[in-house]
Amino acid sequence: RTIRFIGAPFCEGQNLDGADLGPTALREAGLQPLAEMLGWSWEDAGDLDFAAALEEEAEPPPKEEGRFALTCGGDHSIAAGSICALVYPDLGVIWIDAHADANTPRTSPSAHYHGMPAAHLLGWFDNGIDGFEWFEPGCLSENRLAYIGLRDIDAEEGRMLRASNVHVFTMREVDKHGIAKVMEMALSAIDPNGFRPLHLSLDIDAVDPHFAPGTGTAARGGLSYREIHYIAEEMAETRRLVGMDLVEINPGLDEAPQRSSMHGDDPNLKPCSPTVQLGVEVALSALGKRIM
Ligand code: DIR
Ligand code: MN
Ligand code: MN
Ligand code: MN
Repeated sequence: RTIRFIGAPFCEGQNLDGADLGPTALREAGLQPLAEMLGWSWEDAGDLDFAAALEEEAEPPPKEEGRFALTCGGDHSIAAGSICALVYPDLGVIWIDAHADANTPRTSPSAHYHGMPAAHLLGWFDNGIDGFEWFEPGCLSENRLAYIGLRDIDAEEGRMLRASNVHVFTMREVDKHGIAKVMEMALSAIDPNGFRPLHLSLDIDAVDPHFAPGTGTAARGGLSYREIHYIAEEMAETRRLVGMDLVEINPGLDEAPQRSSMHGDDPNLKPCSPTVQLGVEVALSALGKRIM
């Protein structure tokens, strides 16, 4: 199978610089050779040119099909494009995040678009917005979206989520049931018969800041190192994963490289900061890497 790596160095959906360095950092850390070791063939689509896109007539993101589309941000804004671009009409989405990203321009306290892409995909915006002429509001239906890891939800977006058919598993559900049960519940909620193509939208701030310090809106009390890996491993295990977003890694905010002994002997993994390394490791788990 082929991975199509799409660099999406967009950081204008929030107010910090540095998330745009994500795609390059992941390439330099050696994601390509590491994925190839797992048997994948690799196609690098390069980086999307957002500056040029702003100058021109809004163009739809190219439709992705038949390959595993790995879109690396950048901030989470890009999930509106990456998910809209997946051609599967019955796509199920697992959204891993500290935040729900379900604000609308009307409810958002920050006016940051990276806190809105889920609401946009669900068709919750009152109006279309300029530059999104290609966008298909509602291309994701509520019952095909499940969140895991939430712990920082704005009041109004919380009300909208409760009134919706979206499946929400906050950190409290992870505490209560354990990650294995939560994954089982989330997958059967969005895909009761186990036949839908699946997409993993992974905001690295879902992971506890202890393991993922390099991100713009860190929130305490997050997923552990193994819990995020378990999620990725289970997604791979379904054999129906067709795409993944890996977003909000901000190398500019990250700590100094510190190589753990677990992967310290793999020459393909180049020295990199801890949140970049975590991103590489979790992507590999989603691509089928196993401990044994
Ligand atoms: C907040 C923060 N709910 C907002 N969202 C973040 O700006 O709408 N998403 N940080 O990742
Ligand atoms: Mn920027
Ligand atoms: Mn997010
Ligand atoms: Mn987030």
